[in-house]
Amino acid sequence: MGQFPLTLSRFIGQNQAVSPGTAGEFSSLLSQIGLVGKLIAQDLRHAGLIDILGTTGEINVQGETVKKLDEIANETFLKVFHQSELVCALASEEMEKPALFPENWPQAQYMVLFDPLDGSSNTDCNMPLGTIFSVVKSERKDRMPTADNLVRKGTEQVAAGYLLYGSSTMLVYTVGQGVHGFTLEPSIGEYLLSHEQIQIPVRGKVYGVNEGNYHKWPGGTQQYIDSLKVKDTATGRPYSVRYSGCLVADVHRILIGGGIYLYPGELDKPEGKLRLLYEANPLAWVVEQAGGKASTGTSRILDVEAKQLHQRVPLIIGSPDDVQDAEEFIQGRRM
Ligand code: AFP
Repeated sequence: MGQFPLTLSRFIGQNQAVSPGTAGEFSSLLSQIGLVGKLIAQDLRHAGLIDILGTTGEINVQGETVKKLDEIANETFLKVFHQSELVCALASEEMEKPALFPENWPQAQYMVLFDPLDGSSNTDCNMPLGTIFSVVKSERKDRMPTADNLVRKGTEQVAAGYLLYGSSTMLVYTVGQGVHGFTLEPSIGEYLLSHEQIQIPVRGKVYGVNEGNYHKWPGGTQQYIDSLKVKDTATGRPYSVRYSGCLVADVHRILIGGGIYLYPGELDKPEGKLRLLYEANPLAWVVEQAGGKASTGTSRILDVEAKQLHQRVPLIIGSPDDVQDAEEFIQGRRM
């Protein structure tokens, strides 16, 4: 008899022996993130109808205020985790300052940083969206963390991952023992293990970058992208471009099939566009755990010193050989 795929909670439970004492906590934490994903996915299914269902454009058929979907996604996170006894602080792309829950302290030791709706302009055209999360643990057991205590280096993450709202909804995460992907089976409302121990190919044939910014890039970045277009059958070039405008979807494609995603630094904006704490760090850890690399172009993302909650960082992420090539061009070691 064939076996039914493992559910998220059973999978975490079975791996309890690997991380004794933490599996119960991670199981609750990840199942809450899974719940957030189900609620956001449910809202996104109505995304194209919000204007139609909202009688004035501001009030929907249930008499509720129609808000932008990224605000709705942010509120969903806040509501689910405020009730949680595991989380004492939340920080998000949508909030200037973190939300602190001293009422959950001291039993709640975890803090979650997240981008509630990544690629939100894709809501207008029925394209993929994502949610990115990073979990850190409070440093001290005797004092409720302050806002500054959320600003931590990527190597301090204890769990990280993303939800992808595509043709199906997926939850992909790591707790430092590889990367696993679960697909939501909507008929039973369960995440089922669909991608165990994901391994990124050492090299790919796809690159994802907003090439409209080409003339804003330093020479090394331009030369690297040019090199991907040169015909060279030995290396599989030219590469194909795949860019959706949703970081989660673009990185997920590369995690599964190999290649490279770049949001590089620009001449007038060397820090790039993406945020370190709730975009680059969690995706960097996921990709590293799958055997890939994540770099600023000059250093490992997870080693970047975290100074501010909404700090930006250039991101070059994907198959190890592709990221290494990009680093060599950016650092001027290759032309
Ligand atoms: P939002 O999360 O604000 O929608 O931004 C999307 C994003 O951060 C990331 O998902 C994309 O990869 C990137 O921006 C796209 O940016 P460009 O439009 O500049 O290419």
